[in-house]
Amino acid sequence: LSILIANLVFTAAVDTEYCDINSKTCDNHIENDNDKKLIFYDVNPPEGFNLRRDVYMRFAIMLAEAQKRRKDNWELVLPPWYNLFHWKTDRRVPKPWGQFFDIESLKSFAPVVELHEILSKTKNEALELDILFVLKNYEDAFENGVFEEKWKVIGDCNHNSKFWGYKNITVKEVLCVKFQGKNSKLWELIALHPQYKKIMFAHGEIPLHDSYGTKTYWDCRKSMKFNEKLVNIAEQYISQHLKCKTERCDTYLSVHWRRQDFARSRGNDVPSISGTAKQIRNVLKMLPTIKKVFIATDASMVELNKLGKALSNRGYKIHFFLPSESIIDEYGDGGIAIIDQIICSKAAHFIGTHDSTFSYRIQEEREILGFDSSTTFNRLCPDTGRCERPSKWTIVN
Ligand code: GFB
Repeated sequence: LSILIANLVFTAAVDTEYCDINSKTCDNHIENDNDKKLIFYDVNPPEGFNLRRDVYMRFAIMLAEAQKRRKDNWELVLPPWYNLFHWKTDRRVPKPWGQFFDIESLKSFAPVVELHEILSKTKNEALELDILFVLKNYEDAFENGVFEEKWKVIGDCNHNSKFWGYKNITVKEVLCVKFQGKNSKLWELIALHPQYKKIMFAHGEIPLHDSYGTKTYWDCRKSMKFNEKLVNIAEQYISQHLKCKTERCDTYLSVHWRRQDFARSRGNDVPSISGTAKQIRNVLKMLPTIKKVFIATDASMVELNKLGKALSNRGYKIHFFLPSESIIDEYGDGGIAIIDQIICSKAAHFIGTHDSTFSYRIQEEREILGFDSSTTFNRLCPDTGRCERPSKWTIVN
């Protein structure tokens, strides 16, 4: 290993033995089931659900593009949802992606596989990965004043990954690597060990999108359909409480009102409760036929009641999704978050929270549904001070 490290240069070259993405020789690669190669990844533990969805897209696009260009059968292993900081229900039970998303739809875009599918095919459900690359940021992204795509192996390192709570997953070798660049640059690290078939990246949030905002990005995003049962629960709620049975509704306004850590530490970006009510009333004045307001939030019931009171004074009624015990048991906090997102995405008009990835994912969903962007890219402003309009990341079909 020390020889290998000594041989590595700051910006490494691709191993020529490896199937280069532009090389025709890749076409000779034989495909069969035993030949399957797996890419695993994980994300910095404190990161939330909706940033993780974006990290998935970066890897899914990397794999889908590689699949198009060569007949190498790498598959992306979907990292179970485990121990998410914001989730209080069943936090330490790893949850498969199928609980939240339509796996067949994900597979229609990229070669993905659930971890439990892999484990069920192994002896005693034990799995040994060949290598874990622990990605780290460079201290200065703009060394000598320029942002350069590069990586550098630092050496062996300790990594106490719990592998999503599975004690029967182990790894032969762990390497720490400074990395800066797009996801596709990870192929260079993969190429260091052409014989390895199970490669994992920790801190998968460090590599950047290869094609943010492009048609490929949106094709991938469109494939992230939700689990049908969650869609049905959301649609039933909309039909019953918000009186709409169509894909796009004109009966209600929706707001993603992010509180908790945002209310505690982002006072300059988010409004007070009375400030929130005032802004919602101002928008409703411009939508005279709408009297119903759906609030998706992580606020406490006390905060929500205060907001409801401030709005009902003016004849508006707030609605929020209160899950039954069985929905909580079956889908947990992630499922409830998705139900809230679906209901927000179908509203006549949406107001989000500045800098919240939860709001961003709703905006994307509305772009896919075909709403006018003026009804989507709106935000709650702080009570005082500057309030920049959100960037419009519109769909490319
Ligand atoms: O998805 P998320 O990471 O987006 O939000 P941000 C964190 C979690 O909060 C979600 C809950 O997974 C939900 O469990 N949550 C937030 C909600 N809003 C709602 C809501 O309207 N309805 C429901 N049901 N649940 C990030 C954080 O949050 O912000 C990072 O994850 C960091 O750790 C960053 O703090 C600044 O982007 O809003």
